[in-house]
Amino acid sequence: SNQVCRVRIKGMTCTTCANSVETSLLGVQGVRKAQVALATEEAEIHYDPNLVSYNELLKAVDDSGFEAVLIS
Ligand code: 9UX
Repeated sequence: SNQVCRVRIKGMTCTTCANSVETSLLGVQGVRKAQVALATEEAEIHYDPNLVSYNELLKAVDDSGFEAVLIS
């Protein structure tokens, strides 16, 4: 199955930052697609919830050196 979520990401200052978060997310098992927008500080993540949890996505962002914030 497939799910889409949005995450706010704090601390990105350049395009390379955004690309680096994208690459981290795409390296997570179960992530199908990830687009990180520097201007809006938002990521749109397509993932299989059977393979990866929302919390693990947040952790992947944090592990890439930036701060993930849940968007309500
Ligand atoms: Mo360049 Mo973005 O060091 O941190 S990748 S500003």
